[in-house]
Amino acid sequence: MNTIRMTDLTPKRKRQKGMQPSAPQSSYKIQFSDIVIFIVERKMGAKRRAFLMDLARRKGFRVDNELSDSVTHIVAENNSNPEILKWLKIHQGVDGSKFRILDITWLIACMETGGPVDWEKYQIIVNGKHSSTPSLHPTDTLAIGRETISQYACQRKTTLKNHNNMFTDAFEILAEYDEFRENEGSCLAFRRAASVLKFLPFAIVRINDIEGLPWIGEHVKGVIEDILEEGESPRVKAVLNNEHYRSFKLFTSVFGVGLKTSEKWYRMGLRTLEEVKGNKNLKLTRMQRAGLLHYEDLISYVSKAEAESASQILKETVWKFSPSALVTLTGGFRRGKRIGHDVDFLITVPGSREEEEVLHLVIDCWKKQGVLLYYDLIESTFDKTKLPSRRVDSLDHFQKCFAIIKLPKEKVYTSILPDSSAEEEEKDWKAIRVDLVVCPFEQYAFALLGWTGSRQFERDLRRYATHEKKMMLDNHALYDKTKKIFLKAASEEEIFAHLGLNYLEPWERNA
Ligand code: DCT
Ligand code: MG
Repeated sequence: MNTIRMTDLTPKRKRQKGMQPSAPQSSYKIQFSDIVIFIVERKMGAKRRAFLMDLARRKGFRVDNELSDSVTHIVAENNSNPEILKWLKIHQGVDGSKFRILDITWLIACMETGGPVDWEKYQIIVNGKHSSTPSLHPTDTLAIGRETISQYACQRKTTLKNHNNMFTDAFEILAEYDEFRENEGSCLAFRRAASVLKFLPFAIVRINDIEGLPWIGEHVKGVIEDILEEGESPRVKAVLNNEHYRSFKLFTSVFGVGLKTSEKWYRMGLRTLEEVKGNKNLKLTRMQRAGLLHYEDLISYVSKAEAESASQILKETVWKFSPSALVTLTGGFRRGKRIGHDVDFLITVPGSREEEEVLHLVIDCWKKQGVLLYYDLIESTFDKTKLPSRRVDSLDHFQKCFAIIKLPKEKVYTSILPDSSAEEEEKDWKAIRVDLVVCPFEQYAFALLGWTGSRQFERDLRRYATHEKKMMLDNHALYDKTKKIFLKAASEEEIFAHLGLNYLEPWERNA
Protein backbone atom coordinates (compact mmCIF):
# COMPACT_ATOMS: atom_id res chain seq x y z
CA MET A 1 0.00 0.00 0.00
CA ASN A 2 1.47 3.36 -0.86
CA THR A 3 0.60 6.59 0.85
CA ILE A 4 0.59 9.92 -0.87
CA ARG A 5 3.91 11.66 -0.75
CA MET A 6 3.78 15.32 -1.50
CA THR A 7 6.97 15.05 -3.54
CA ASP A 8 5.05 12.91 -6.05
CA LEU A 9 3.10 15.95 -7.04
CA THR A 10 6.02 18.34 -7.22
CA PRO A 11 6.91 19.33 -10.77
CA LYS A 12 10.53 18.59 -11.56
CA ARG A 13 11.22 21.26 -14.11
CA LYS A 14 10.84 24.96 -14.02
CA ARG A 15 7.87 25.71 -16.21
CA GLN A 16 7.32 28.50 -18.63
CA LYS A 17 5.17 31.38 -17.56
CA GLY A 18 1.86 32.20 -19.16
CA MET A 19 -1.57 30.70 -19.17
CA GLN A 20 -2.09 27.47 -20.98
CA PRO A 21 -5.53 27.42 -22.54
CA SER A 22 -7.67 24.51 -21.41
CA ALA A 23 -10.93 23.38 -23.00
CA PRO A 24 -13.84 25.47 -21.69
CA GLN A 25 -16.16 24.03 -19.07
CA SER A 26 -18.97 24.06 -21.62
CA SER A 27 -17.20 21.28 -23.56
CA TYR A 28 -18.02 18.85 -20.76
CA LYS A 29 -21.14 17.81 -18.92
CA ILE A 30 -21.22 18.76 -15.24
CA GLN A 31 -22.16 15.74 -13.13
CA PHE A 32 -21.58 17.11 -9.63
CA SER A 33 -23.35 20.45 -9.66
CA ASP A 34 -23.11 21.20 -5.93
CA ILE A 35 -19.32 21.44 -6.08
CA VAL A 36 -17.48 24.33 -7.70
CA ILE A 37 -13.71 24.03 -7.70
CA PHE A 38 -11.04 26.70 -8.05
CA ILE A 39 -7.41 25.61 -8.47
CA VAL A 40 -4.66 27.87 -7.14
CA GLU A 41 -1.88 28.42 -9.67
CA ARG A 42 0.79 29.27 -7.11
CA LYS A 43 3.67 26.73 -7.08
CA MET A 44 1.69 24.56 -9.47
CA GLY A 45 2.22 26.61 -12.59
CA ALA A 46 -0.21 27.54 -15.35
CA LYS A 47 0.26 24.45 -17.46
CA ARG A 48 -0.22 21.91 -14.72
CA ARG A 49 -3.20 23.91 -13.48
CA ALA A 50 -4.72 23.84 -16.97
CA PHE A 51 -4.02 20.10 -17.23
CA LEU A 52 -5.75 19.35 -13.91
CA MET A 53 -8.66 21.68 -14.70
CA ASP A 54 -9.20 19.92 -17.98
CA LEU A 55 -8.96 16.49 -16.42
CA ALA A 56 -11.42 17.37 -13.63
CA ARG A 57 -13.86 18.85 -16.15
CA ARG A 58 -13.68 15.73 -18.25
CA LYS A 59 -14.53 13.76 -15.13
CA GLY A 60 -17.72 15.78 -14.66
CA PHE A 61 -16.54 18.39 -12.13
CA ARG A 62 -17.22 22.09 -12.46
CA VAL A 63 -13.94 23.98 -12.28
CA ASP A 64 -14.05 27.76 -12.54
CA ASN A 65 -11.31 29.88 -14.06
CA GLU A 66 -11.97 32.70 -11.63
CA LEU A 67 -12.51 32.73 -7.91
CA SER A 68 -16.09 33.86 -7.25
CA ASP A 69 -18.67 33.40 -4.52
CA SER A 70 -19.94 30.31 -6.34
CA VAL A 71 -16.70 28.46 -5.57
CA THR A 72 -17.11 25.82 -2.87
CA HIS A 73 -13.66 24.17 -2.85
CA ILE A 74 -10.28 25.84 -3.35
CA VAL A 75 -7.55 23.38 -4.23
CA ALA A 76 -3.81 24.02 -3.92
CA GLU A 77 -0.58 22.10 -4.24
CA ASN A 78 2.50 22.39 -1.99
CA ASN A 79 1.21 25.52 -0.28
CA SER A 80 0.67 26.25 3.38
CA ASN A 81 -2.55 27.86 4.47
CA PRO A 82 -1.03 31.34 5.08
CA GLU A 83 0.72 31.20 1.71
CA ILE A 84 -2.58 30.51 -0.03
CA LEU A 85 -4.44 33.23 1.85
CA LYS A 86 -1.75 35.75 0.95
CA TRP A 87 -1.75 34.68 -2.69
CA LEU A 88 -5.54 34.86 -2.90
CA LYS A 89 -5.50 38.35 -1.39
CA ILE A 90 -2.88 39.64 -3.85
CA HIS A 91 -3.91 37.84 -7.02
CA GLN A 92 -7.65 37.47 -6.63
CA GLY A 93 -8.33 40.31 -4.20
CA VAL A 94 -10.37 38.09 -1.92
CA ASP A 95 -10.36 36.96 1.66
CA GLY A 96 -9.69 33.23 1.32
CA SER A 97 -10.45 32.39 4.93
CA LYS A 98 -14.14 31.96 4.16
CA PHE A 99 -13.38 29.13 1.72
CA ARG A 100 -12.70 25.48 2.23
CA ILE A 101 -9.05 25.08 1.23
CA LEU A 102 -8.01 21.58 0.27
CA ASP A 103 -4.90 19.82 -0.85
CA ILE A 104 -4.65 18.73 -4.50
CA THR A 105 -4.75 15.09 -3.38
CA TRP A 106 -8.46 15.60 -2.65
CA LEU A 107 -9.13 16.46 -6.29
CA ILE A 108 -7.02 13.55 -7.47
CA ALA A 109 -8.90 11.19 -5.14
CA CYS A 110 -12.21 12.53 -6.50
CA MET A 111 -11.14 11.97 -10.09
CA GLU A 112 -9.90 8.50 -9.40
CA THR A 113 -13.02 7.57 -7.50
CA GLY A 114 -15.18 9.12 -10.21
CA GLY A 115 -17.06 11.39 -7.79
CA PRO A 116 -16.65 13.67 -4.78
CA VAL A 117 -14.88 12.13 -1.77
CA ASP A 118 -14.96 13.40 1.84
CA TRP A 119 -12.86 16.52 2.06
CA GLU A 120 -12.12 16.65 5.80
CA LYS A 121 -8.83 14.83 5.80
CA TYR A 122 -7.56 16.83 2.85
CA GLN A 123 -8.00 20.25 4.47
CA ILE A 124 -4.94 22.51 4.61
CA ILE A 125 -5.14 24.05 8.06
CA VAL A 126 -3.72 27.27 9.45
CA ASN A 127 -0.40 25.95 10.75
CA GLY A 128 0.44 24.90 7.23
CA LYS A 129 0.08 21.17 7.69
CA HIS A 130 -2.74 18.91 6.68
CA SER A 131 -5.24 18.12 9.35
CA SER A 132 -4.44 14.51 8.69
CA THR A 133 -2.24 12.96 6.09
CA PRO A 134 -4.35 11.60 3.29
CA SER A 135 -3.88 7.94 3.93
CA LEU A 136 -5.03 5.92 1.02
CA HIS A 137 -4.37 6.57 -2.60
CA PRO A 138 -7.43 5.27 -4.41
CA THR A 139 -5.23 3.32 -6.76
CA ASP A 140 -3.63 1.39 -3.93
CA THR A 141 -5.60 -1.71 -4.67
CA LEU A 142 -4.47 -1.43 -8.25
CA ALA A 143 -0.91 -0.81 -7.24
CA ILE A 144 -1.04 -4.10 -5.38
CA GLY A 145 -2.34 -5.84 -8.47
CA ARG A 146 0.14 -4.14 -10.78
CA GLU A 147 2.34 -7.20 -11.14
CA THR A 148 -0.66 -9.01 -12.51
CA ILE A 149 -1.17 -6.56 -15.40
CA SER A 150 -0.27 -8.76 -18.30
CA GLN A 151 2.12 -7.75 -21.05
CA TYR A 152 -0.40 -9.33 -23.47
CA ALA A 153 -3.46 -7.35 -24.57
CA CYS A 154 -5.40 -10.63 -24.82
CA GLN A 155 -5.17 -10.89 -21.03
CA ARG A 156 -6.45 -7.37 -20.42
CA LYS A 157 -10.05 -6.23 -20.78
CA THR A 158 -9.79 -3.03 -22.78
CA THR A 159 -13.07 -1.26 -23.41
CA LEU A 160 -13.59 2.00 -25.29
CA LYS A 161 -13.57 3.93 -22.00
CA ASN A 162 -10.13 5.47 -22.16
CA HIS A 163 -9.12 7.53 -19.10
CA ASN A 164 -5.81 8.50 -20.64
CA ASN A 165 -6.58 9.97 -24.08
CA MET A 166 -4.17 12.77 -23.47
CA PHE A 167 -1.30 10.28 -23.36
CA THR A 168 -2.54 7.67 -25.81
CA ASP A 169 -3.25 10.32 -28.49
CA ALA A 170 0.34 11.52 -28.07
CA PHE A 171 1.68 7.96 -28.37
CA GLU A 172 -0.41 7.34 -31.49
CA ILE A 173 1.16 10.38 -33.19
CA LEU A 174 4.67 9.29 -32.19
CA ALA A 175 3.95 5.72 -33.34
CA GLU A 176 2.74 7.01 -36.70
CA TYR A 177 5.85 9.16 -37.05
CA ASP A 178 7.97 6.05 -36.47
CA GLU A 179 5.82 4.00 -38.82
CA PHE A 180 6.36 6.57 -41.59
CA ARG A 181 10.12 6.46 -40.92
CA GLU A 182 9.97 2.66 -40.78
CA ASN A 183 11.30 2.56 -37.22
CA GLU A 184 9.33 -0.55 -36.40
CA GLY A 185 10.71 -1.12 -32.91
CA SER A 186 9.95 2.35 -31.63
CA CYS A 187 6.56 2.38 -33.35
CA LEU A 188 5.57 -0.83 -31.63
CA ALA A 189 6.84 0.46 -28.28
CA PHE A 190 4.48 3.47 -28.45
CA ARG A 191 1.56 1.31 -29.60
CA ARG A 192 2.10 -1.16 -26.76
CA ALA A 193 2.32 1.62 -24.21
CA ALA A 194 -0.87 3.19 -25.59
CA SER A 195 -2.56 -0.17 -25.33
CA VAL A 196 -1.60 -0.53 -21.64
CA LEU A 197 -2.77 3.00 -20.82
CA LYS A 198 -6.10 2.40 -22.58
CA PHE A 199 -6.63 -0.48 -20.19
CA LEU A 200 -5.98 1.51 -16.98
CA PRO A 201 -9.20 2.11 -15.05
CA PHE A 202 -7.98 5.53 -13.87
CA ALA A 203 -6.35 8.64 -15.29
CA ILE A 204 -2.64 9.07 -14.76
CA VAL A 205 -2.12 12.27 -12.80
CA ARG A 206 1.38 11.79 -11.44
CA ILE A 207 4.40 9.88 -12.53
CA ASN A 208 4.13 7.27 -9.76
CA ASP A 209 0.90 6.07 -11.34
CA ILE A 210 2.82 4.30 -14.10
CA GLU A 211 5.10 2.41 -11.73
CA GLY A 212 5.22 -1.29 -12.51
CA LEU A 213 3.18 -1.10 -15.72
CA PRO A 214 4.41 -3.21 -18.64
CA TRP A 215 5.85 -1.62 -21.80
CA ILE A 216 6.69 1.74 -20.23
CA GLY A 217 10.21 2.40 -21.47
CA GLU A 218 12.29 5.54 -21.05
CA HIS A 219 10.93 7.34 -24.13
CA VAL A 220 7.36 6.61 -23.16
CA LYS A 221 8.00 7.74 -19.59
CA GLY A 222 9.58 10.95 -20.85
CA VAL A 223 6.49 11.78 -22.88
CA ILE A 224 4.22 11.08 -19.90
CA GLU A 225 6.39 13.30 -17.68
CA ASP A 226 6.24 16.14 -20.18
CA ILE A 227 2.47 15.95 -20.43
CA LEU A 228 2.06 15.79 -16.65
CA GLU A 229 4.36 18.72 -16.09
CA GLU A 230 3.66 20.93 -19.06
CA GLY A 231 0.27 19.80 -20.29
CA GLU A 232 1.78 18.79 -23.63
CA SER A 233 4.73 16.96 -25.14
CA PRO A 234 7.31 19.05 -27.03
CA ARG A 235 8.19 15.90 -28.96
CA VAL A 236 4.64 15.48 -30.21
CA LYS A 237 4.45 19.17 -31.03
CA ALA A 238 7.60 18.86 -33.12
CA VAL A 239 6.20 15.82 -34.96
CA LEU A 240 2.96 17.65 -35.77
CA ASN A 241 5.02 20.40 -37.38
CA ASN A 242 7.37 18.01 -39.15
CA GLU A 243 7.10 18.20 -42.93
CA HIS A 244 7.82 14.51 -43.52
CA TYR A 245 5.15 13.48 -40.99
CA ARG A 246 2.56 15.90 -42.32
CA SER A 247 3.09 14.81 -45.91
CA PHE A 248 2.95 11.11 -45.07
CA LYS A 249 -0.12 11.64 -42.91
CA LEU A 250 -1.84 13.36 -45.81
CA PHE A 251 -0.72 10.93 -48.51
CA THR A 252 -1.57 7.78 -46.53
CA SER A 253 -5.02 9.19 -45.88
CA VAL A 254 -5.76 8.45 -49.54
CA PHE A 255 -7.22 4.97 -50.12
CA GLY A 256 -4.60 2.91 -51.96
CA VAL A 257 -1.61 4.97 -50.82
CA GLY A 258 0.87 3.27 -48.50
CA LEU A 259 4.38 4.02 -47.33
CA LYS A 260 6.06 3.23 -50.66
CA THR A 261 3.94 5.63 -52.67
CA SER A 262 4.15 8.31 -49.98
CA GLU A 263 7.93 8.02 -50.00
CA LYS A 264 7.99 8.38 -53.79
CA TRP A 265 5.74 11.44 -53.79
CA TYR A 266 7.67 12.99 -50.93
CA ARG A 267 10.99 12.50 -52.74
CA MET A 268 9.47 14.11 -55.82
CA GLY A 269 8.86 17.19 -53.71
CA LEU A 270 5.09 16.81 -53.63
CA ARG A 271 3.44 18.07 -50.47
CA THR A 272 -0.27 18.50 -51.15
CA LEU A 273 -2.98 16.44 -52.84
CA GLU A 274 -3.47 19.28 -55.32
CA GLU A 275 0.16 18.84 -56.36
CA VAL A 276 -0.38 15.08 -56.65
CA LYS A 277 -3.50 15.49 -58.77
CA GLY A 278 -1.83 18.13 -60.93
CA ASN A 279 1.28 16.08 -61.66
CA LYS A 280 0.82 14.51 -65.08
CA ASN A 281 3.90 12.26 -64.73
CA LEU A 282 2.42 10.24 -61.92
CA LYS A 283 1.10 6.80 -62.73
CA LEU A 284 -1.68 6.32 -60.22
CA THR A 285 -3.17 2.90 -59.58
CA ARG A 286 -6.89 2.38 -60.11
CA MET A 287 -7.27 2.22 -56.34
CA GLN A 288 -5.48 5.52 -55.83
CA ARG A 289 -7.54 7.23 -58.53
CA ALA A 290 -10.70 6.07 -56.77
CA GLY A 291 -9.23 7.17 -53.45
CA LEU A 292 -8.58 10.68 -54.75
CA LEU A 293 -11.90 10.89 -56.56
CA HIS A 294 -13.89 10.07 -53.40
CA TYR A 295 -11.41 11.61 -50.99
CA GLU A 296 -13.78 13.98 -49.21
CA ASP A 297 -16.35 11.27 -48.51
CA LEU A 298 -13.80 8.68 -47.46
CA ILE A 299 -11.93 11.00 -45.11
CA SER A 300 -15.10 11.69 -43.15
CA TYR A 301 -15.68 8.80 -40.80
CA VAL A 302 -18.33 6.15 -41.31
CA SER A 303 -20.95 6.35 -38.57
CA LYS A 304 -22.53 3.39 -36.82
CA ALA A 305 -25.82 4.20 -38.60
CA GLU A 306 -24.05 4.18 -41.97
CA ALA A 307 -22.40 0.86 -41.10
CA GLU A 308 -25.85 -0.54 -40.24
CA SER A 309 -27.32 0.57 -43.54
CA ALA A 310 -24.33 -0.87 -45.46
CA SER A 311 -25.01 -4.08 -43.56
CA GLN A 312 -28.65 -4.06 -44.70
CA ILE A 313 -27.67 -3.50 -48.33
CA LEU A 314 -25.12 -6.32 -48.21
CA LYS A 315 -27.44 -8.78 -46.48
CA GLU A 316 -30.25 -8.15 -48.96
CA THR A 317 -27.91 -8.89 -51.85
CA VAL A 318 -26.18 -11.90 -50.30
CA TRP A 319 -29.49 -13.50 -49.26
CA LYS A 320 -30.81 -13.27 -52.81
CA PHE A 321 -28.21 -15.88 -53.75
CA SER A 322 -27.54 -17.65 -50.46
CA PRO A 323 -30.47 -17.37 -48.07
CA SER A 324 -28.64 -19.29 -45.35
CA ALA A 325 -25.48 -17.19 -45.47
CA LEU A 326 -24.14 -15.59 -42.30
CA VAL A 327 -23.20 -11.96 -42.81
CA THR A 328 -21.37 -10.53 -39.79
CA LEU A 329 -20.25 -6.99 -39.13
CA THR A 330 -16.66 -7.23 -37.86
CA GLY A 331 -13.80 -4.74 -37.28
CA GLY A 332 -14.20 -1.72 -35.04
CA PHE A 333 -18.00 -1.65 -35.23
CA ARG A 334 -18.20 -5.15 -33.72
CA ARG A 335 -16.04 -3.84 -30.88
CA GLY A 336 -18.64 -1.17 -30.20
CA LYS A 337 -16.97 1.77 -31.93
CA ARG A 338 -19.34 4.56 -33.02
CA ILE A 339 -17.21 5.52 -36.03
CA GLY A 340 -14.77 3.77 -38.33
CA HIS A 341 -12.65 4.36 -41.41
CA ASP A 342 -14.38 1.51 -43.20
CA VAL A 343 -16.98 -1.22 -42.64
CA ASP A 344 -15.72 -4.79 -42.38
CA PHE A 345 -17.87 -7.84 -43.09
CA LEU A 346 -17.37 -11.56 -42.88
CA ILE A 347 -19.50 -13.86 -45.03
CA THR A 348 -19.85 -17.61 -44.72
CA VAL A 349 -22.44 -20.21 -45.70
CA PRO A 350 -22.95 -23.04 -43.16
CA GLY A 351 -23.18 -26.54 -44.56
CA SER A 352 -22.38 -25.83 -48.20
CA ARG A 353 -19.69 -24.59 -50.56
CA GLU A 354 -21.91 -21.77 -51.79
CA GLU A 355 -19.51 -19.23 -50.27
CA GLU A 356 -17.15 -19.86 -53.18
CA GLU A 357 -19.57 -18.15 -55.56
CA VAL A 358 -21.36 -15.60 -53.44
CA LEU A 359 -18.88 -12.73 -53.71
CA HIS A 360 -18.89 -12.87 -57.52
CA LEU A 361 -22.68 -12.81 -57.51
CA VAL A 362 -22.81 -9.86 -55.10
CA ILE A 363 -20.35 -7.88 -57.21
CA ASP A 364 -22.27 -8.55 -60.44
CA CYS A 365 -25.51 -7.51 -58.81
CA TRP A 366 -24.04 -4.32 -57.33
CA LYS A 367 -22.46 -3.44 -60.66
CA LYS A 368 -25.87 -3.65 -62.33
CA GLN A 369 -27.46 -1.59 -59.55
CA GLY A 370 -24.73 1.07 -59.77
CA VAL A 371 -23.78 0.53 -56.12
CA LEU A 372 -20.08 -0.12 -56.76
CA LEU A 373 -17.80 2.88 -57.17
CA TYR A 374 -14.67 0.77 -56.99
CA TYR A 375 -13.74 -2.81 -56.20
CA ASP A 376 -10.73 -5.04 -56.07
CA LEU A 377 -11.53 -8.74 -55.80
CA ILE A 378 -8.79 -11.01 -54.48
CA GLU A 379 -9.25 -14.75 -54.84
CA SER A 380 -8.46 -17.12 -52.01
CA THR A 381 -4.86 -18.32 -51.74
CA PHE A 382 -5.53 -20.62 -48.81
CA ASP A 383 -3.49 -23.80 -48.74
CA LYS A 384 -4.68 -26.25 -46.10
CA THR A 385 -1.44 -28.21 -46.16
CA LYS A 386 0.39 -25.18 -44.72
CA LEU A 387 0.73 -24.35 -41.03
CA PRO A 388 -0.62 -21.04 -39.72
CA SER A 389 1.55 -18.09 -40.51
CA ARG A 390 4.39 -17.24 -38.11
CA ARG A 391 4.16 -13.55 -38.89
CA VAL A 392 2.14 -11.55 -36.42
CA ASP A 393 1.04 -8.98 -39.01
CA SER A 394 0.62 -11.22 -42.03
CA LEU A 395 -2.43 -10.97 -44.26
CA ASP A 396 -4.80 -13.89 -44.41
CA HIS A 397 -5.61 -15.97 -47.51
CA PHE A 398 -9.37 -15.55 -47.72
CA GLN A 399 -11.16 -14.44 -50.82
CA LYS A 400 -11.94 -10.78 -50.25
CA CYS A 401 -13.11 -7.61 -51.87
CA PHE A 402 -11.94 -4.10 -51.03
CA ALA A 403 -14.67 -1.84 -52.31
CA ILE A 404 -16.09 1.65 -52.31
CA ILE A 405 -19.85 1.66 -52.40
CA LYS A 406 -22.51 4.32 -52.81
CA LEU A 407 -24.52 4.67 -49.65
CA PRO A 408 -27.83 6.51 -50.13
CA LYS A 409 -28.17 9.35 -47.68
CA GLU A 410 -30.36 12.28 -46.75
CA LYS A 411 -30.24 14.99 -49.36
CA VAL A 412 -26.92 16.77 -49.11
CA TYR A 413 -25.80 19.61 -51.31
CA THR A 414 -22.21 19.57 -52.43
CA SER A 415 -20.50 22.05 -54.60
CA ILE A 416 -19.06 20.76 -57.84
CA LEU A 417 -17.17 23.94 -58.58
CA PRO A 418 -13.70 24.49 -57.11
CA ASP A 419 -14.51 28.04 -55.96
CA SER A 420 -17.68 26.68 -54.32
CA SER A 421 -19.56 29.79 -55.34
CA ALA A 422 -22.53 29.26 -57.56
CA GLU A 423 -23.84 26.06 -59.00
CA GLU A 424 -24.71 23.31 -56.58
CA GLU A 425 -25.52 19.75 -57.43
CA GLU A 426 -27.56 17.42 -55.38
CA LYS A 427 -25.61 14.37 -54.23
CA ASP A 428 -27.82 11.84 -52.54
CA TRP A 429 -25.14 9.32 -51.64
CA LYS A 430 -21.92 9.05 -49.72
CA ALA A 431 -18.95 6.94 -50.78
CA ILE A 432 -17.88 4.54 -48.05
CA ARG A 433 -15.15 1.91 -47.84
CA VAL A 434 -16.28 -1.66 -47.37
CA ASP A 435 -14.17 -4.80 -46.87
CA LEU A 436 -15.92 -8.08 -47.67
CA VAL A 437 -14.21 -11.25 -46.52
CA VAL A 438 -15.48 -14.73 -47.39
CA CYS A 439 -14.50 -17.79 -45.39
CA PRO A 440 -15.36 -21.50 -45.35
CA PHE A 441 -17.68 -22.23 -42.46
CA GLU A 442 -15.18 -24.41 -40.58
CA GLN A 443 -12.80 -21.44 -40.40
CA TYR A 444 -15.49 -18.96 -39.40
CA ALA A 445 -14.52 -18.67 -35.70
CA PHE A 446 -10.85 -17.98 -36.58
CA ALA A 447 -11.78 -15.48 -39.28
CA LEU A 448 -14.23 -13.72 -36.95
CA LEU A 449 -11.67 -13.52 -34.17
CA GLY A 450 -9.05 -12.19 -36.60
CA TRP A 451 -11.26 -9.62 -38.32
CA THR A 452 -12.74 -8.26 -35.10
CA GLY A 453 -9.38 -6.79 -34.05
CA SER A 454 -8.14 -4.52 -32.70
CA ARG A 455 -4.85 -4.87 -34.47
CA GLN A 456 -2.94 -4.58 -31.22
CA PHE A 457 -5.18 -7.23 -29.67
CA GLU A 458 -4.58 -9.57 -32.62
CA ARG A 459 -0.84 -9.08 -32.49
CA ASP A 460 -0.74 -9.95 -28.81
CA LEU A 461 -3.06 -12.91 -29.22
CA ARG A 462 -0.73 -14.47 -31.77
CA ARG A 463 2.35 -13.56 -29.76
CA TYR A 464 0.73 -15.15 -26.71
CA ALA A 465 -0.11 -18.33 -28.63
CA THR A 466 3.46 -18.63 -29.91
CA HIS A 467 5.40 -17.76 -26.77
CA GLU A 468 3.17 -18.96 -23.97
CA LYS A 469 1.46 -21.98 -25.55
CA LYS A 470 3.73 -23.19 -28.35
CA MET A 471 0.81 -22.86 -30.71
CA MET A 472 0.39 -21.07 -34.03
CA LEU A 473 -2.68 -18.94 -34.61
CA ASP A 474 -3.81 -17.06 -37.68
CA ASN A 475 -7.15 -16.11 -39.25
CA HIS A 476 -7.58 -19.67 -40.59
CA ALA A 477 -6.53 -22.09 -37.87
CA LEU A 478 -4.83 -22.92 -34.58
CA TYR A 479 -2.00 -25.45 -34.55
CA ASP A 480 -0.56 -27.09 -31.46
CA LYS A 481 3.15 -27.59 -32.09
CA THR A 482 3.63 -29.91 -29.13
CA LYS A 483 0.84 -32.28 -30.09
CA LYS A 484 1.32 -31.61 -33.80
CA ILE A 485 -2.42 -31.22 -34.39
CA PHE A 486 -4.83 -28.57 -35.62
CA LEU A 487 -7.31 -27.57 -32.91
CA LYS A 488 -10.81 -27.15 -34.27
CA ALA A 489 -13.14 -24.43 -33.00
CA ALA A 490 -16.74 -23.55 -33.79
CA SER A 491 -16.74 -20.33 -31.78
CA GLU A 492 -14.39 -17.64 -30.52
CA GLU A 493 -14.97 -18.95 -26.99
CA GLU A 494 -13.47 -22.29 -28.01
CA ILE A 495 -10.36 -20.62 -29.39
CA PHE A 496 -9.84 -18.69 -26.15
CA ALA A 497 -10.33 -21.97 -24.27
CA HIS A 498 -7.75 -23.81 -26.42
CA LEU A 499 -5.31 -21.02 -25.58
CA GLY A 500 -6.12 -21.21 -21.87
CA LEU A 501 -7.38 -17.62 -21.89
CA ASN A 502 -10.43 -16.12 -20.22
CA TYR A 503 -12.93 -15.15 -22.88
CA LEU A 504 -12.98 -11.47 -23.82
CA GLU A 505 -16.07 -10.02 -25.43
CA PRO A 506 -15.50 -8.07 -28.66
CA TRP A 507 -15.95 -4.74 -26.83
CA GLU A 508 -13.20 -5.77 -24.40
CA ARG A 509 -10.71 -6.14 -27.26
CA ASN A 510 -10.17 -2.42 -27.88
CA ALA A 511 -6.50 -2.66 -27.00
N1 DCT B 1 -7.10 -7.21 -39.78
C1 DCT B 1 -6.26 -8.28 -39.92
N2 DCT B 1 -5.37 -8.30 -40.93
C2 DCT B 1 -5.36 -7.27 -41.82
C3 DCT B 1 -6.23 -6.21 -41.70
C4 DCT B 1 -7.10 -6.20 -40.65
O1 DCT B 1 -6.28 -9.21 -39.12
N3 DCT B 1 -4.47 -7.31 -42.78
C5 DCT B 1 -8.03 -7.21 -38.68
C6 DCT B 1 -7.64 -6.34 -37.53
C7 DCT B 1 -8.74 -5.36 -37.37
C8 DCT B 1 -9.80 -5.78 -38.34
O2 DCT B 1 -9.24 -6.75 -39.17
C9 DCT B 1 -10.36 -4.65 -39.13
O3 DCT B 1 -9.33 -3.85 -39.67
P1 DCT B 1 -9.51 -2.29 -39.82
O4 DCT B 1 -10.75 -2.00 -40.55
O5 DCT B 1 -8.25 -1.74 -40.38
O6 DCT B 1 -9.57 -1.82 -38.32
P2 DCT B 1 -10.78 -1.41 -37.41
O7 DCT B 1 -10.44 -1.91 -36.07
O8 DCT B 1 -12.06 -1.84 -38.01
O9 DCT B 1 -10.66 0.15 -37.37
P3 DCT B 1 -11.39 1.26 -38.25
O10 DCT B 1 -12.47 1.77 -37.39
O11 DCT B 1 -10.35 2.28 -38.50
O12 DCT B 1 -11.90 0.63 -39.49
MG1 MG C 1 -12.64 -1.30 -39.97
